[in-house]
Amino acid sequence: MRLTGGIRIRFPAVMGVLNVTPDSFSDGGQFLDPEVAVRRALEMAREGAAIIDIGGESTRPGAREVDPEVECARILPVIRGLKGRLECPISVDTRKAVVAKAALEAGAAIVNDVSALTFDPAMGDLVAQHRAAVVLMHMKGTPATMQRLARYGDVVREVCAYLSERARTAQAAGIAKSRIILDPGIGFAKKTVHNLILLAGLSRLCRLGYPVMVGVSRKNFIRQIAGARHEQLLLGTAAAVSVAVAAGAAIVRVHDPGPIAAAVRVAAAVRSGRPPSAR
Ligand code: HH2
Repeated sequence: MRLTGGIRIRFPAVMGVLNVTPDSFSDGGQFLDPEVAVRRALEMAREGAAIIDIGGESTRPGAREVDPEVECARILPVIRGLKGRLECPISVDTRKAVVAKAALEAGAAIVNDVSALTFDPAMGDLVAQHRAAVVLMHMKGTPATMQRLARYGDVVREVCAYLSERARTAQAAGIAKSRIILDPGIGFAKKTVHNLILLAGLSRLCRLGYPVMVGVSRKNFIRQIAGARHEQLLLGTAAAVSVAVAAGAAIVRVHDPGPIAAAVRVAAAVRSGRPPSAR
């Protein structure tokens, strides 16, 4: 994928998660100090992350909305602190156009919008004007209400239909098709069974013709199946990521880029039938 400024991302790519929040479900409070956050971003890039996703608002189930000023105050010092030091692109995890605008002006190249441009009516135009890339994620309701809405007939069909419609709307707002990424929203208005069916049926989403991103890292369904200890979460995440890459996922969003990048390389080599050096 080509981003503005001639930046290229080769798929499958690892996106490293950097939550600059007090309350994110797995790394909340760890990176509130901008210096610590900058160091972690640089470390993730060294470990193999091809994108760093910076967020200032938790979207865990039940999370409350954060004021845009607070979100900006959390993420902007980190994005500015990375200027000239981070070679890979920055993505900003936000639903709010004012936050996305400030992040893009500070150097971000991708907007990761878990509301798929439905939360803030100004978001589509903003992304189009900045020629940024955008992640459109499936969810029902908001993080505060979503788990009550986890009811589906054919969950893969519903997610594909929703994301196709959101991609059409994004293109109608002027966002180039080549800069749109789709994400099934693992854990967002989904029970464990829905997450598993979506991962098993991920190739259907990949066939829509857009790069697909998947966020499974340390999520509750991994915890339920693999266990809550660090190595159980890590290996459970690696297993789910490998299945996603084998099904055609282009980007995996994870908290542990180093070990997960190794799993991604193996899964990609198996998928293509060729060792990485020959690809
Ligand atoms: N998951 C989380 C946050 N943002 N964005 C996309 N596109 N896809 C995801 O699956 C996704 C996401 C939740 O994980 P995390 O960032 O670790 O937690 P929190 O939202 O509590 O900060």
